[in-house]
Amino acid sequence: MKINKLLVANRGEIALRVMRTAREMGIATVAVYSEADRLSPHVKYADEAVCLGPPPSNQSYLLGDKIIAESLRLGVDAIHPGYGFLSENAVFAKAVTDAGLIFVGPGTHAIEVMGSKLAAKDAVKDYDIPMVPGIDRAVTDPKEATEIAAKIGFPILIKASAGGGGKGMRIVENPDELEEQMQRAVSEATSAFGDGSVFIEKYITSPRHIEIQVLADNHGNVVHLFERECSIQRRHQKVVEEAPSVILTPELRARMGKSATDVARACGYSGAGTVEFLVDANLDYYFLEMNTRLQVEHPVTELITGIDLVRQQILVAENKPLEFTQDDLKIDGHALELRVYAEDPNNNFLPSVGNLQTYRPPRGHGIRVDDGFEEGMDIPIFYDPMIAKLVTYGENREEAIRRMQRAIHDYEITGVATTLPFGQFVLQHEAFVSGKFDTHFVKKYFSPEKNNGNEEEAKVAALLATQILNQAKPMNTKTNSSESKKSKWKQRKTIF
Ligand code: MV4
Repeated sequence: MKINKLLVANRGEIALRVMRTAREMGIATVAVYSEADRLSPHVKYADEAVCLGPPPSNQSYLLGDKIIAESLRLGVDAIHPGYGFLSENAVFAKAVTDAGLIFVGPGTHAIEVMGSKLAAKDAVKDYDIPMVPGIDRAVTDPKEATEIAAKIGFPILIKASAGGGGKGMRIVENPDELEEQMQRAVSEATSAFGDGSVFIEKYITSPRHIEIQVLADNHGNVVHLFERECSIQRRHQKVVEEAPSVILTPELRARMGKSATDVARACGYSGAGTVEFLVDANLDYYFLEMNTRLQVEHPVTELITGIDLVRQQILVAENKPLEFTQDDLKIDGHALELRVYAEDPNNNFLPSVGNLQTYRPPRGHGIRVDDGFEEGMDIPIFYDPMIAKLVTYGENREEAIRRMQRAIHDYEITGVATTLPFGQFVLQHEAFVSGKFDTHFVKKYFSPEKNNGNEEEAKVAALLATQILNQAKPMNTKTNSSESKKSKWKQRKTIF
């Protein structure tokens, strides 16, 4: 089942990311592109490239049948879908395998089950996985909903079974609003997903969003690669991710890791996947859903574990076993990722498409930039406006934060507005630096005025953050014994 030629059904940074590992594994690569991406680095990097059609995704990157036909024509063995586009489309995954090609990802069954929140809840019910208090079937009758809500206790959250990224979610604070909100949720879900099924959960008011990376092979091995803290987000779009999370103890990490691998087992998972949890102020955690793809923020996990996740995806797709066991895995150091978008933080994060007049990413020890653009290129309006993922690594969180602050400072982009200043705001904020934040961080603290340095509160927060950083004891350094002096100089595993 050796893969000799891989088509990457994606664009930009993730297409490049996948092709780099393929090259290291001696696998030939085929890029696909739209007319807007003709000159993109991912097209130049690939051994071969195929134009799929005009810029809009539904005339190019979403043309599954055309991608499969081109794969067959070019003697491709396997298709890697990246994230977004066709990556969690069970119909596409099945069509790929039906064509005799390898889909680098889980089987159709796992994609289907995890594509439905209600099916996912049902699949894991025989395992001892903590779930948010609520109902595990679709409700349509407002009377029934009122009874359920009374039992759960307000506030409650109405969720669409087919929903994702916060779409079709409604918070209900009291019984009077329930009927109206339910009708809205059902009609929203029907028009957005063609499936009006909704269910009810207790609303966890100030959670942290923590996800666990898992890997499973086709020989019964399932491991987890620890957590990523993803609470810093804006309107369900992640802004900063990090690994490990400051709030997890080794004991909680082990329990969540076990739950995550159980979720993978429950759906017969294969390949790389991510299990999402909410963690409340009491450090109780709840399974939310599983993402059956390689995630945008996978690099932070790669940096703290030293594992190339794309390599493992490809090995699993070749039916080979994982190259390590759970006991081989440990967390080494700390990693942060900032998503750099062509959006204007001073103008309600409106996409700022245009020409990358200057584009100079930061360099140096502990910095990884996964990007898909070059200086002089236009950023197309047709796709996600992410320019790059800026990732920093340090021996501990303080070092990773300082390095990120430096890297943001060094990043030179002109021609488009970017979220780099917004990133600096987050990285300098006392709540972020101290680790005391939840999913409401951006809503709670950010406004453009605060980011422009003319607001006293922001200055105070930044000053506090600097003080915390300056007082911080390096977490990984022993404080007494001669070993601490030695360890300062000892050769560390090379990560970069
Ligand atoms: C929740 C929740 C609170 N309570 N479920 C948002 C996206 C979807 N994956 C699940 N989401 C949430 N589900 C219960 N029962 C709060 C959120 C939520 C959220 C979750 C993760 C990251 C950011 C978020 C922002 C707002 C709401």
